[in-house]
Amino acid sequence: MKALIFGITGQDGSYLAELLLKRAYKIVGVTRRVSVDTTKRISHILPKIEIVEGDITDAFNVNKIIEEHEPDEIYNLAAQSHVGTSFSQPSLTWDVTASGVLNILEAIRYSPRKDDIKFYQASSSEMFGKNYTEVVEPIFGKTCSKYQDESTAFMPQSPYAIAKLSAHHLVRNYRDAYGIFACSGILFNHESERRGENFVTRKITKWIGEFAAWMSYHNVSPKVLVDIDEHEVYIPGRTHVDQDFQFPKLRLGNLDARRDWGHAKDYVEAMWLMLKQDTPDDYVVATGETHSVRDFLDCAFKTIDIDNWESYVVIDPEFYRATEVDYLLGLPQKAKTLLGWSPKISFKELAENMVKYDVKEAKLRRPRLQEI
Ligand code: NAP
Ligand code: F7E
Repeated sequence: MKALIFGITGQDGSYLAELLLKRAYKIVGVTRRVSVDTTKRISHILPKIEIVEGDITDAFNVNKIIEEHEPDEIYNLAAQSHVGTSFSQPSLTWDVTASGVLNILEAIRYSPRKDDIKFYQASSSEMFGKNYTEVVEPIFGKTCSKYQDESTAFMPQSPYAIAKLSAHHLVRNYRDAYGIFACSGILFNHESERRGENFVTRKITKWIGEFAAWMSYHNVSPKVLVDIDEHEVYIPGRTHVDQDFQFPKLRLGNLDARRDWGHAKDYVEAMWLMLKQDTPDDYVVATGETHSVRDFLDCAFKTIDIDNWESYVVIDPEFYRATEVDYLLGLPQKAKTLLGWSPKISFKELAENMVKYDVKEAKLRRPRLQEI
């Protein structure tokens, strides 16, 4: 089997490539020409995959890649995937996240191999936006009465979500109109040690990593630190203030938003399973649990034995969104029943693993003073 992956350098692309290699696939990954190397997440598997240069917004290029490489499966994970950025760069977001998908679908539609190609599109829980389904009695043994599943109506709240929803409808339409085997996975938030550093979970765990390494470098515990002002903490008794004795606090936006957070490693398996079915369909992929950003902070800071994370966090309106998605909780009942899929990594494990990884990495970069 040969798989073509758009977005192979991203978080999901790297995990998917690992999964497909284990299943003996040949992999062709599309990377953009950029001035710096973006293959860090796949450097360990680079010798085993073929890399081609391309950009999903270039229809001719997309068409040529699909024609030349004759894939059995195409996974489209490429996107401008940051919701906040989509408010400042809506046009770019549209070109990549919506039009780019049309370019792939058109290439498949006119390919002589149309009926031999299976296509996966990365749809998103952001498409639900403000909407959820509400029931009086909690269902599926969960305590939730508000959730999103395949029958919940979409109400997107950002240029990103609107672009994803257009792509989602294009996939459905090309499936119905031209018989293309095309599936959309409506994936809820999934994170990992490879998550982009400006998404909230990784931003938190990266900060904790640097903070833990800083404390360890100076051989101090949180108990001795004092607030100098709302922006920084300080090691008292040290006079060279400009010499690394103060540490900037973590600046975040809305802490009350709730998300259904899983681990990316579990989620790429659902993508693969969708293309293994006899008929194409769309599936919600989620854990069935919702947690606030505050819950994530609780869990992540506890990993380094800090209970009062509030002392280290500053609310910065810069990180508020023009329109916010307040509540996401996905019910993956269809994926469980038809794909036999369920998540294995819990919310607590996810947060702890991410913190442990970032602490370890930061300490390697900044060993203790006495060890230098
Ligand atoms: P990510 O880490 O941001 O990766 C995005 C990938 O898209 C990168 O490889 C990026 O390449 C590539 N890309 C961006 N613009 C491109 C262009 N014009 N042409 C070709 N490639 C381009 O995203 P992710 O978290 O792995 O998510 C994968 C997909 O799932 C995305 O479509 C995202 O919107 C969607 N999704 C993600 C989540 C989640 O929670 N992670 C949930 C639902 C849906 P560079 O490395 O060169 O930037
Ligand atoms: O924000 C709040 C923010 O940027 C989560 C993408 O993968 O998942 C992701 O989109 C929440 C939001 O992810 C900060 O306002 C507070 O309510 O980590 P995020 P997202 O917007 O949910 C979906 C499913 C995708 O499809 C997307 O591609 O956290 N928040 N303070 C913050 N968010 C960020 N980024 N930075 C903050 O400082």
